[in-house]
Amino acid sequence: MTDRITRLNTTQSDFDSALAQLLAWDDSVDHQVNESVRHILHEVKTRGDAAVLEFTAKFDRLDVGSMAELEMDKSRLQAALDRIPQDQREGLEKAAERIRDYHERQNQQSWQYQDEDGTVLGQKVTPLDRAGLYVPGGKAAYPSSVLMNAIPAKVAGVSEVIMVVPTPDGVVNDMVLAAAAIAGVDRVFTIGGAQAVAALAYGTDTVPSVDKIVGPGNIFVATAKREVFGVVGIDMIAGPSEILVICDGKTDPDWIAMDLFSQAEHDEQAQSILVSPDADFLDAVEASINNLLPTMEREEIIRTSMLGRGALIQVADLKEAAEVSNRIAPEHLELSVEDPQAMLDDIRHAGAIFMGRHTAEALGDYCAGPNHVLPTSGTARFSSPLGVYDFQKRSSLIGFTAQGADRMGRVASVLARGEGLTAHARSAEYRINE
Ligand code: HSO
Ligand code: ZN
Repeated sequence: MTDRITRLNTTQSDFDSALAQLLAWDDSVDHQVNESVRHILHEVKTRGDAAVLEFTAKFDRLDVGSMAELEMDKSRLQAALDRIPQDQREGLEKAAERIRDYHERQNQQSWQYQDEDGTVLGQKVTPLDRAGLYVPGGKAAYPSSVLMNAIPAKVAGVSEVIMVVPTPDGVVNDMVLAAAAIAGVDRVFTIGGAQAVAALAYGTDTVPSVDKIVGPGNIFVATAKREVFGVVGIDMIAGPSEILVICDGKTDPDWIAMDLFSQAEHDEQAQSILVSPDADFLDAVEASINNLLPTMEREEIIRTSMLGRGALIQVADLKEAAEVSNRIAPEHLELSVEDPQAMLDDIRHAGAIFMGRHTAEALGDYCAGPNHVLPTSGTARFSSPLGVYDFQKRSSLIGFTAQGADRMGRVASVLARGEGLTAHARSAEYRINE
């Protein structure tokens, strides 16, 4: 690793390959992990609760006699809510209120219309019956993620949200439980890893099977989610956090450096990139990075991330900045410019767009209102933030009148005979008049 942050310029002849190298991300599958996840899934699928108890004793050193002891009832969630400091409680409540307000606007409506024959056509929206929410344990446990995953599910109308959270050595995170209480999570099991994903996917005597599993997790959880996809739905497999800042050079360099740090501190593999047409400004931000780094609690994680995967990219103008950003399709995009609205038309791919100098991405992580579960690793080219729509599905509605059945029956009959499917043809023809 070098000791200076990577500097690129779109004028350099090898810019394309340098950018590709910067974005390269090793997501190769680990066969050892695959093997052990498959084993765990098989055991839980065939032996249910007994296997979950064994794996929980082995991996979390939590040895209990029955699954009932691994369920936290609502009174324990409420107790955690009562126990946390007042400012944390108020923060969670305020964030929850804003996340709820925002997501309520995403609710989809069922609709119907009639064609000229009086035939009814439409779409009926139905929430999932049950959703499973995976919450990582230990230092990766984010109460904000509990809100971001559970609230959209509840707004969508999901009847039962089942949360799983590992508690290695029996250590529980009060703020996570408090967030679950605020978000209206229905049941909580203190289990984790591939065994928890398996329990949610296949169901056991104690843990009900769910229709979709959402939430982040380590490599074992991600691999297990991939494996059970098809039995249940899954949200996405999130990569390391990313931020791309486009700045016109007129924001305080310290602000920008800290915005870059805010995602870098998540993970050594996180990616923070600044794009600007102003070379002096890139220098100023580099100086801020060097000044501020020693003051950071997570200094080493940030340093590794910034030096390993971070970059300062010089472009000709803001138009070109938008082009570079579209090629990267970042999870978070900050438009730290005078007129962010004017840039919006040029931005095509980003999980969330933070507009203007006062909009720190960190606010979006907690309490702006939109979801912080966002597409990473360039997947914003084809996918969207987690939302209410991820917890709802659509059924098509079709209701022919006699007249419609006659007219469309003729069309269907011709097409069915063309496909050699006589039963289809005759089924339609029965309903043709004369
Ligand atoms: N930035 C993360 C979400 C998060 N940040 C949780 C703080 N807590 C998603 O990329
Ligand atoms: Zn974050």
